[in-house]
Amino acid sequence: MSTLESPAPVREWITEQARAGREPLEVVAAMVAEGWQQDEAITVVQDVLHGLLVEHARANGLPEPTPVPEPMEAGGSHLLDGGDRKVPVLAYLRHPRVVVLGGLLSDEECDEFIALARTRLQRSETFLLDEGVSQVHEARTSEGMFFTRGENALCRRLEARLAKLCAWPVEFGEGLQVLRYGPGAEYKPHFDYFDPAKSGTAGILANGGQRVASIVMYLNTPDAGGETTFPDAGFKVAPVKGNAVFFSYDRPHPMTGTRHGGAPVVAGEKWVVTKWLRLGEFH
Ligand SMILES: O=C(O)CCC(=O)C(=O)O
Repeated sequence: MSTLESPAPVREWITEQARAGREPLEVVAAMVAEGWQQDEAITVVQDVLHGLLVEHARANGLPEPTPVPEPMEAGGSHLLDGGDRKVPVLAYLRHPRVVVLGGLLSDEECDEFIALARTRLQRSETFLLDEGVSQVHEARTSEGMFFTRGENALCRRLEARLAKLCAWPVEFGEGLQVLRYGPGAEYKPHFDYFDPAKSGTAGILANGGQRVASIVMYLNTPDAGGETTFPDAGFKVAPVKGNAVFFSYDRPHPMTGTRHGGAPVVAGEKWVVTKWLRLGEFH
């Protein structure tokens, strides 16, 4: 066999292919044609490409990429395994990394979340990283509440389903948050990661590290408005009861394209339950 036999030349060869603009899957196919097992070829290509991205980030003063939850395998099934429930993929984008999911929650689960949260709602706050405090802010006009992780059977069931779907440990997730938006309420576009340049960020990261993914799950279908918007991608997700939008961000930087918001509710109300996943164990 050729140059692909020993690791160092293989890695150099993959690097050359990447620099020449060859698609990763083409590189894998070429390796398979040389006798590599598909899974081993993918592992090596992934590893080399990750190394190149880290080098590039360092050279350009950008944060380095981290692993992220990945509900969909490249070329895999469009019916994802949520353990107790199969979850269909309705749409996905590569950049930003967004996956729209159908029927992640049953109608009964949605109604139960609303019933459990309703009496505990308070005006939502926004964490001001410069000041290190959480405050009511005009950019966020919803009401909300947090469950602690594993607080009740419903939370435990959904947390286990999300952990299975995303192949990300339950312990790396924050408690579920329920939000209610009345008519006209919105959440203006923002990023969910904590900006490393802000003074309050280090304290937040001490518990669980950075956020790396968000899952916004719709508990009802508003009469009009209330889409989850990704303005930099010109992409909007319709809030439909039981459906969800997953998005991941491999570094705390706008280059992830994950600026998103909740558009104003035009008629009716909008309820969501949101899960944020961290890079490490969250207490
Ligand atoms: O309500 C939505 O559609 C988006 C919610 C959101 O942006 C968030 O909770 O970070």
